[in-house]
Amino acid sequence: MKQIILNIAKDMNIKNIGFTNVLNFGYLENMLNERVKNNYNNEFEESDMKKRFDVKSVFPKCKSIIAIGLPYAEGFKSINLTDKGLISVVSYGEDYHIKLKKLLNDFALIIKEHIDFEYKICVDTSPLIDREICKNAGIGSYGKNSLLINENVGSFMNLGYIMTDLDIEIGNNNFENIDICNDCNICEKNCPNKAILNEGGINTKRCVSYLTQTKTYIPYEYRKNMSNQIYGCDICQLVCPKNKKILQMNSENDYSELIIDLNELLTMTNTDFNKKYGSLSGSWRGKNVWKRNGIISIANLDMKSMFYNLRDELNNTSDMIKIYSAWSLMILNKQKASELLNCNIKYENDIIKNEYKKLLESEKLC
Ligand code: B12
Ligand code: SF4
Ligand code: SF4
Repeated sequence: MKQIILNIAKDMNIKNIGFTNVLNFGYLENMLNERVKNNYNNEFEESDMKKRFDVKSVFPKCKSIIAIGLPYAEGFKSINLTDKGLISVVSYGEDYHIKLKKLLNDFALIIKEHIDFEYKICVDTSPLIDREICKNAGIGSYGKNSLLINENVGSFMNLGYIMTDLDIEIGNNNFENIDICNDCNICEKNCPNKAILNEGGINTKRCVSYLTQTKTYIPYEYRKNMSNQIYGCDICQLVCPKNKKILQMNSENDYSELIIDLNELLTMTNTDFNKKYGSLSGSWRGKNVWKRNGIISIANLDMKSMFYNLRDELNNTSDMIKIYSAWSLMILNKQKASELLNCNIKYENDIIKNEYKKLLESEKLC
């Protein structure tokens, strides 16, 4: 059975494939509880641990899982910009959720021509821990940056899997965490917000990728490190020696799609946004979160010419846009911005009033 599946994968040019029948991750309980205790977890993770651990809570008939890693970022080079925003390379091209699900679905349908079985496909959005499933299937090992790294293609891989009701002969299950980093700590040294923890894992609340996606309040001291990122962060992967090969590959991809015009982002309607960026995986949080990140980027890039554009945003109907515009204005020109905030404060609701007060009284804004 396994050989039939492997042969089909070969025909479909699926290279990073593995199998696991480990269907419960109760053994991770202490580690996960420790993360919660330390506040290293975040609102994008399932909070019900039982759902996280038990594959059968997602697909009750599950007996084995076929996992794959789909590489991306071939030939990508770092892009340094002085007046534009940037989205992460994981968001390049067709949304990976759609691309990978389609690939897995085609794969399952071809397998079904040979073997009768039931299945369920998951890519990213299930409560399960994708990396643990794929690690157990032998797709890769954890790096210090907490990404799953494959010895051949590195960590620029999206992960997906087919849960099946098949008794596939698995062989060796890859339980042990293999240390593939040895004494390297390049990612830890380069992480802009010091999110990578020496003891393993990351403090997700500090991770720039998280900060670009959350709608919770971002502390002043984290904003500078968000640089001009509009969605995601690639730094710990770009600096990783395990990714040299994929980044040096020849590729026809036009990565200029990842560059974002900040002026345009400020003035876009939701309809414009959905038309231009809606098909990208990174657009899932919607226009206002991107716009907030654009406003932070304008301050970080010191784009003084955008001062008056941001001033207009103090009249935005969204509290979020107002409070980040006020911060950005204070960074660009403290004196002029203070005058504006002092003038506007009496017309604002309590949330904005408190934020303006804090900004006007704070010695340190980043
Ligand atoms: C929530 C989430 C995030 C959060 C939190 C990430 C995190 N590290 O916890 C944020 C928004 C920060 C994020 C960012 C990114 N994400 Co994300 N994310 C997820 C999601 C939905 C859940 C992750 C999760 O459960 N985290 C909780 C921890 C416990 O699980 P884990 O991160 O898998 O951690 C494993 C190991 O790192 C290790 N570990 C973690 N902490 C500790 C602590 C100790 C002490 C030890 C020993 C080990 C250890 O054990 C864990 C599993 O057992 C998954 C999809 C899914 N359903 O699994 C995608 C996923 C992890 N993300 C993915 C990607 C691509 C990214 C980004 C690269 C996107 C970007 N360019 O910005 C960054 C990478 C940031 C990073 N360094 O991890 C891929 C990872 C692919 C890969 N090769 O590893 C996934 C699997 C989506 C997918 N199916 O392709 N993400
Ligand atoms: S994605 Fe960026 S902020 Fe997050 S751990 Fe990696 S380098 Fe640090
Ligand atoms: S940069 Fe070094 S320490 Fe970090 S994941 Fe890559 S090999 Fe491991």
